[in-house]
Amino acid sequence: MKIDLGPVTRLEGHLNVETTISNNVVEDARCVGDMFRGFEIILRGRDPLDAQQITQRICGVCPYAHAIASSYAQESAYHLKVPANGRILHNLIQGANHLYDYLLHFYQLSALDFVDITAVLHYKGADHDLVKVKEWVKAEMASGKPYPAAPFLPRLSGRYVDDAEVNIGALKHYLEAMELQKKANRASAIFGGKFPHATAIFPGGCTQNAEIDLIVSYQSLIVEVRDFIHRKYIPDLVAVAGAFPEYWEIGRSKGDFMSFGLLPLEPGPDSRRLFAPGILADGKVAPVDFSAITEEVKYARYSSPSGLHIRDGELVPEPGKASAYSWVKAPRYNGRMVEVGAAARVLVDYHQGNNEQVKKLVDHFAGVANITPDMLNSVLGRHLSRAICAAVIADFVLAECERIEPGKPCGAEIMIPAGGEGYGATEASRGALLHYIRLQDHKIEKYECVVPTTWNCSPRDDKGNPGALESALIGTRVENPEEQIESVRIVHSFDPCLACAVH
Ligand code: NFE
Repeated sequence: MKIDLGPVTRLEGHLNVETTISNNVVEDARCVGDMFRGFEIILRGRDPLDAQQITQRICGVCPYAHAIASSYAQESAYHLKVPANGRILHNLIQGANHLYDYLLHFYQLSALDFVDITAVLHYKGADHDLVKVKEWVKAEMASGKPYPAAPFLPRLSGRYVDDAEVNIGALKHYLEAMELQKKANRASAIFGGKFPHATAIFPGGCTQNAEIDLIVSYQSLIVEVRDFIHRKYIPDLVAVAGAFPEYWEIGRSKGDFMSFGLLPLEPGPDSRRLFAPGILADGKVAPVDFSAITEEVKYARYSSPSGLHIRDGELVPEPGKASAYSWVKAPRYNGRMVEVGAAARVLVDYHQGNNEQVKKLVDHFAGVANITPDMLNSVLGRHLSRAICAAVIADFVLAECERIEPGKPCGAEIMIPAGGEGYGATEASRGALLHYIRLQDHKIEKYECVVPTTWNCSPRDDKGNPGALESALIGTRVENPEEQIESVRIVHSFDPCLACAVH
């Protein structure tokens, strides 16, 4: 039986997942990215300083990650001397954006896969917001509309949390989380400019200076976000995990893990990072080598040659290509499939013992859930990894504020050379993000982006091997093949963003 799950994300749509079900098991899964964009073509021949602006428009959720990756690539191509404050402001902007994104993902994009929203209909308390939601859901359901109470309903059939206190608490925090996301975005905007288009992020730092009053405003917003992470987000996640322990085993991808490392501790591309970079394969971590990355297109709608290194990457669309089923390319590392994202970020760091706080949190929650760290490769593992990242990043950006030297430069002197090239690698919330720039006559000759969801939602590679999400779906047992709440929970745990993936 063939079933399409699309549209399957609550964010940046266009992802379809085609499944083939046999005896209630997902026998095959194909990730289908159904649109073409072409940012790499748009950038050709432009002023290089357009790049960190234009690439932000790849996505309305992770624009800052693109601006930062682009800035790093340009810093390297221009051999910029980045001042300490420049590095810190980049970190403050990007760190706050991660915090926004983790709250968005857990509450708005995933929680309703587990939490029973209809519990609000039996709510007897006096909380003003919850009473309002209860009345609104009741009125919607009585309205005769074809889809009442969206985005809460309709929903897939399956088991949901049955503890009323957990359900009502999560709903309350669903509403509060939107306020906290605003605060995280406001914190980024203090130095970067209004979300989702940060005009102040530049190679080498920021056009906004770091004044004491701005630093204090940033800190006060992040303190509130950090408080929410510890008092509400993590407890809600632990409650959901307690109700669905089988999801520590469901949704395991079958490849390696890769992280480019997040939030440098010193200026420069080789600095140690808060989360360390690396490739985790067979329990061992190796350094990342960008020259090992290729993009395969046998099953993607491009006529350009397959398996090109990103320095030589090409983008020639072929909408009618017979063998293809997606506009997403298939990036591979030394020909191997990798998963990227929060679980990769945490596992790659944990296995190197880079960050003590990461190690402590992983060991603590593994103990609470009675799992081994490698079980972060699962639906719940991806959710827990985001929460761990959130706790670590919130502490880090607050500590970074103390290291700013007000009055000192926050940006570099930029001289664009006639030629040169540079890579810029970071971790967007959804995983490893790489930008590559090459200059000719002071203009962009070539620009390539290799993006987290391109890795995770890739179609088959030239050898026919599935991408990370496809591999995590294949073999999954589903109660109701027509609806497949189990598959949808797996897809959501990767938090796919197709706008980014096709870019
Ligand atoms: Ni459009 Fe993005 C993140 C990037 S995902 S959300 O995070 O880069 O491919």
